[in-house]
Amino acid sequence: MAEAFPDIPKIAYEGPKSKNPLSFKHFNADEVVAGKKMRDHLRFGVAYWHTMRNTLSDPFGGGTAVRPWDDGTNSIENAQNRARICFEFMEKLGVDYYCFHDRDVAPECATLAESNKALDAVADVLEAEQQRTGKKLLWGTACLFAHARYCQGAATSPNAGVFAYAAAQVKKALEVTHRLGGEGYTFWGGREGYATLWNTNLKREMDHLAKFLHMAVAHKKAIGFKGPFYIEPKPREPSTHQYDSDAAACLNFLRQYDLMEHFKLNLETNHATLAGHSMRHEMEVAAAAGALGSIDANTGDELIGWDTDQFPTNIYLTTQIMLSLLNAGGFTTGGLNFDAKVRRESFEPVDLFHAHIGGMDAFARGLKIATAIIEDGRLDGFIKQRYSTFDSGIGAQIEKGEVGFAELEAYALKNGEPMLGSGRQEFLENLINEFI
Ligand code: XUL
Ligand code: CO
Repeated sequence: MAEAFPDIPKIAYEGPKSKNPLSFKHFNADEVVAGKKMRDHLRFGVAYWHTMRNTLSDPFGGGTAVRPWDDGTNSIENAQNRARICFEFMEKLGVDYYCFHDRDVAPECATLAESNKALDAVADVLEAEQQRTGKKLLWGTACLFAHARYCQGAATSPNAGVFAYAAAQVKKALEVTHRLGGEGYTFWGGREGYATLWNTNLKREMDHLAKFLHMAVAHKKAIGFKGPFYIEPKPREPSTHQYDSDAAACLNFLRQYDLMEHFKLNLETNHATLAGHSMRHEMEVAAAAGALGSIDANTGDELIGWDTDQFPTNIYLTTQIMLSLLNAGGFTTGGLNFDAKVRRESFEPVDLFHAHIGGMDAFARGLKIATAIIEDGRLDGFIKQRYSTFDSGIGAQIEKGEVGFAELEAYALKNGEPMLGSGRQEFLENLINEFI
């Protein structure tokens, strides 16, 4: 097989002074930061759907991507060839993981049985390539949103036949993920919501979604898949409202339907901003519930109101993400999956390298900066001090549940007006900028 990127060498760490665009300035895979190799903190993943399959079309025009290795057909041979090229890409880039949907790696055929066969045929190649290169599957998923049958939802479709088809697809995708040693499995319900409430029984749809996820848990146990399930929040697009709209809504749903122990969250930056939150907010909400699982690393555009899935290059953003992640104890099975696509104007194969290198370097810097902030201790010290009235006396009694309203009334009557300290937001913002 001819190489897909013959002119591109293996990307090496050359340090911050390098002027070579095809080198890392900050990501040095085996360098130890905060007690762990950078590659083990960051656990980067390539998103197959964007990097291998996105043609860079938009609602106003067709694809622009030049991908000389792809013959543009839906043949199994083309899909297998693409899979090999994905591994060539990962090897040159030095990314350890990848993620896929069933229908990115293999074609959807005329029948479910044929689609399953095609998926097996591509999984043969993925498995061989994983063995050859040591690259691993971060998570797999099923595409329950592209095909016309899912236009009214998959697990939340009003049609039971569609529910069954979706279940069959997840069953197979889960089995293939398990076969490939996937470390997790993701559910993103792009069509699990509604376009209008005039035709929607919201309660029934949410009950169905919960049933579907319980069936997935049962099947996971049946086949012995040990990795976590992730739910990926997103408020809308393509649906008008998605039931998994943000971290808090997902957690509420999981608790209501007794699914908490089986699921963590896969948080995506651009989805957070579409929900009207910062990524850090979503991460803190998930971490507080012990449900921070994995990250789809990308970013949106402040001036465009949809999911632009851009590569993350903003150091302030990556610092915040890494700070929340380190404070939550880091990844176990999760990673930083680049759910991001190059711009429509960046159509050459080399742009895929620039994009990933930029994202990896931005997160490497975020990791180093967040580590420095933690080691410095002033930020953490300030927050500890801010809550210190709860460390002893009446505050400690509140936290321990030793007092009620009557005791607190007596305390307030006796002690009068409490003394407040400043929140010092500007001081802290300046402090953070010392490190960036
Ligand atoms: C869509 C999205 C998906 C999920 C996987 O916005 O993020 O690609 O990550 O289905
Ligand atoms: Co995503």
